[in-house]
Amino acid sequence: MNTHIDEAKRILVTNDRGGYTVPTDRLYPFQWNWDSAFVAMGFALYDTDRAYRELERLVEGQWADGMIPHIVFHQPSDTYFPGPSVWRTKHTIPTSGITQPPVFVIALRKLHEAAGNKDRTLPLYEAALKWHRWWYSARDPEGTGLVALLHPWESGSDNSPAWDVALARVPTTTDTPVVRKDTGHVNAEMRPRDEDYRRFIHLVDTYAACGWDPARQWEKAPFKIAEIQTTAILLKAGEDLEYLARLFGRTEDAAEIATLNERTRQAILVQWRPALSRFVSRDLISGEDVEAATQAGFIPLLSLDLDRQIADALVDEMKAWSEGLKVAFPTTKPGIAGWEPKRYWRGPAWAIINWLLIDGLKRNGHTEAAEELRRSTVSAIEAEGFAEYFDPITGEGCGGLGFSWTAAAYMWLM
Ligand code: 9YW
Repeated sequence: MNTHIDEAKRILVTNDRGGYTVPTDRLYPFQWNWDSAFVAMGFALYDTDRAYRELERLVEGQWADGMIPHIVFHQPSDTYFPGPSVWRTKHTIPTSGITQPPVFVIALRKLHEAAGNKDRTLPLYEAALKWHRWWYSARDPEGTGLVALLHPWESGSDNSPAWDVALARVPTTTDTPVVRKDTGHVNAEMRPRDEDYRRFIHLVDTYAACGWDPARQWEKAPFKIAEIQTTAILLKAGEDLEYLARLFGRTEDAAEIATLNERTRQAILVQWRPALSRFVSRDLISGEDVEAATQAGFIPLLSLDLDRQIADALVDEMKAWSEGLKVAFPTTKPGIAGWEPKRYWRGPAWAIINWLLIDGLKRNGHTEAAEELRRSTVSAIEAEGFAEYFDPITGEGCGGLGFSWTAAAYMWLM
């Protein structure tokens, strides 16, 4: 019997708030979008009913235009900033006004394969399709195939060095008092800086002033990145959505999704940079590549069947970054300016990022590298517990503890 699996299940019970799971107590007291998708995949392994509930509760937050917000504030809590009064959105259940990577349908397909409950899958499929269309209309209005983020929080990698250049252009002025709560729960040295938060809130104020209308936001956005990690996840979501569409005999949907998938596949390939051995995002305001060395450049492994030459170059580069680390895979290349092994998305290893990379490595035939990364993730968790993330040098578990998606990742990777 694996006691860690029992512990992982206990964490999901502790973090249950009535059919949805908070990422961790106090630090994140609401339902987060991609966290719930990972958690649903964990539940799908042993309790498909609860997995469906997780996704169904997330969809309660879906907007009329199709967006599924990054946070659904089902119940009030004063342990998190920014709460509903800062977001000022109009949805009946309060939500944030931005989104997060679309892992949702990836989870739904796995859940459907485990449970085969068409009655429950179908409404969630419809919700996923609406959200998929929203991504392409709201975040790729010019039809390039790459989707853009208007806020670093949408990437799920809040303070990644990938945003440094673009975020420096965003003013630090805000109409909203920035009253951080996170640093009351977790060591400030592990968290984004105050200046980052002022810019994050400046963006929230800007979009709230647009009435959260996608076209007005697109026009006014001072931060607009056609982002490679999110786009690669969207393509995997598109593949899984197309699979479900065919399964349910939705041939028109399937054809529409297949066209979007192909456009995105080609657009991602254009972002390959052989000199860097990575894919890159594009800053749509400056028109320049985002060259910062972060994990995002490897995520296309997840959704493309890459030429051997490209896949091998990615894997060699990943090995070079991981050389001598206690825990792989670092979210920023070790040693470069901006690398901070304990500070959130500026270096640490995250179990869910590893999960995506492991799936991508397997897809591209690099089973040994996948197995090495799997072992690294599992042993980090077994040594330190279900921490939010891990210092890749020391292996120390950092950030919030008893973390839901780390628990789900552990079960999935065992
Ligand atoms: C925030 C909950 C979320 C994750 C994000 C991560 C962090 C902080 O925590 O966001 O205030 O939204 O960056 O990916 O979904 O675990």
